Amino acid sequence: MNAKKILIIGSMGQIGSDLVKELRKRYGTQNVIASDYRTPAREALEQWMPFESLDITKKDTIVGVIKRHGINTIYHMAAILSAVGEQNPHLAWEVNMEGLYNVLEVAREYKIERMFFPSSIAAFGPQTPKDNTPQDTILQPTTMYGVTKVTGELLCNYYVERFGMDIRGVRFPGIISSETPPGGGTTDFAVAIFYEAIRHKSYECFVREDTTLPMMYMPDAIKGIVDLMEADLSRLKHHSNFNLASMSFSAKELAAEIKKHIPEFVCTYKPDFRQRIADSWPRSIDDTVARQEWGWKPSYDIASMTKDMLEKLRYRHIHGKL
Ligand code: AKB
Repeated sequence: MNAKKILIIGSMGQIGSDLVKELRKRYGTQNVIASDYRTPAREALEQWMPFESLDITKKDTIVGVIKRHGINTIYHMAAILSAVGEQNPHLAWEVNMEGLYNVLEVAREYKIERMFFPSSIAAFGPQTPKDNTPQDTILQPTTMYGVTKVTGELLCNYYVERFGMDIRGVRFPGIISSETPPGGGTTDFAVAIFYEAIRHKSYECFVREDTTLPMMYMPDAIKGIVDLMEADLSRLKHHSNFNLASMSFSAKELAAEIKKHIPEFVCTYKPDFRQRIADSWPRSIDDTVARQEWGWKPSYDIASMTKDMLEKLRYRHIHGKL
């Protein structure tokens, strides 16, 4: 592979913003072009540079960036998540499917050497085995987001088989992080609960207390992306759809873990439309295949993740940045 010239699409999102930092550390700031459909605020622009405004629903804008920077590696992180996708299924299809198709076509035409595309536990549905969900199993999601993720996995695998491209991806669980809050997902409660615990010592959770979902702390998510993208291609039998697991817990168990650090913390539960989405997803995931094919191994559990999240958010709160 040539020296890396990387484009990150969706850089200002929850995962994208942490990924930009990590890849710039590894490959050099000038070799990692951040991009998003949003433009950073003027005072923050400097820290994002090199930055490009990019709308994935307009193929020409992707072509322009690829040509201008001689891009050979793409991380395509832009997506409409599950909750917003249910409120606006048309938008989810347009961004997640037409956007992905444009990115794949440009990647094919401009001979991109390697590409990352995140799938999600949303690819599974109510018929999927709920516990220790296997790698190869029933994929019949009941959300538009899930439909676009299954289709995205299939489309990426098609480009691998049909055009010999190198496209890699994982099915992410809910991601918990302290830098950029998620937007529009069902697992967002597992991030919001930390912010509200620090700010107000209380949180009204939008899923039932017994709602158990697979989750992952951001440092593990970033490690997963980096490790998969660095893995030897000849070892990979799967490509765009690796199951990835780290921890699973119920909303009540998370609240109890936070209470160990903030004894006054109170969590109440008022399920809304996102409950149905959460109920359609697995409780826990079997990631044996990722462990075997490229050595996946997460570091954080609920206790170490909670401690680290609260330390980071407390620090920002004290410095008036939360
Ligand atoms: C969502 O909740 O929509 C996402 C996901 C699990 O992919 N966080």
